[in-house]
Amino acid sequence: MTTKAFIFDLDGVIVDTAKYHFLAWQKIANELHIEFTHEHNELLKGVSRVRSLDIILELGQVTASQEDKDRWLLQKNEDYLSYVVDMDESEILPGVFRILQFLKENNQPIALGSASKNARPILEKTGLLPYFDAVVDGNDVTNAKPDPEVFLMAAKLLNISPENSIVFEDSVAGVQAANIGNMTSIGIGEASMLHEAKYIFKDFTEIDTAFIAALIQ
Ligand code: B16
Ligand code: MG
Repeated sequence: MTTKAFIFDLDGVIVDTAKYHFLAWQKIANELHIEFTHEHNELLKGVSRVRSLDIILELGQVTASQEDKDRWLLQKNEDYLSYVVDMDESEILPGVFRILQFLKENNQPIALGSASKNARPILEKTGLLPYFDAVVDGNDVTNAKPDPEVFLMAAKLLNISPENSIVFEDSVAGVQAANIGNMTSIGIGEASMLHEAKYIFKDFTEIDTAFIAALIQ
């Protein structure tokens, strides 16, 4: 058995916070009379908060001052935090816990690689923080996915080479980041969206431990 680095994205992989991001952005979009659908929301997955706002403004062809943008960014995050404040372990996505436990039992190092600046409190609230040997989030990196910085930093903290690192991602930008970083990408979600991933599963209930065992053989 070898040692591999298992790097998990947060939003959309471990917990379904994408729905909370959507609600908070939708509120801003509504105020600005910008149409913002679930399809539009796909464009924001794995993307930083600042870039997400720019994408929404581009959708509505709205130009705004930095002051306005800062106000909306603050408003969006406060709104988002009001949704996540009550999160607990019941919001861990199906099948995730079983895989984390299997990795722990097999002494495989685990890291978080998320664009979110709210990642740590969410891991704490869901009781998952003790499973992670390293946490790299939006506070630690300067380059957003598809730049591989977040995953490369996570692998480095785990002392494992990129080639021996495996990334679970639900966003196109995140899958691309893993591929650019020479890591094994596992897409979690729709195959039509995530076709660049080496392996694709609809969710973690589709991943059996034999598949993970084969990765660490
Ligand atoms: P925050 P991930 C990403 O997290 C989300 O997918 C993305 O929708 C969000 O805009 C971004 O985090 C920033 O989040 O506003 O909390 O800093 O998927 O990389 O775990
Ligand atoms: Mg994600």
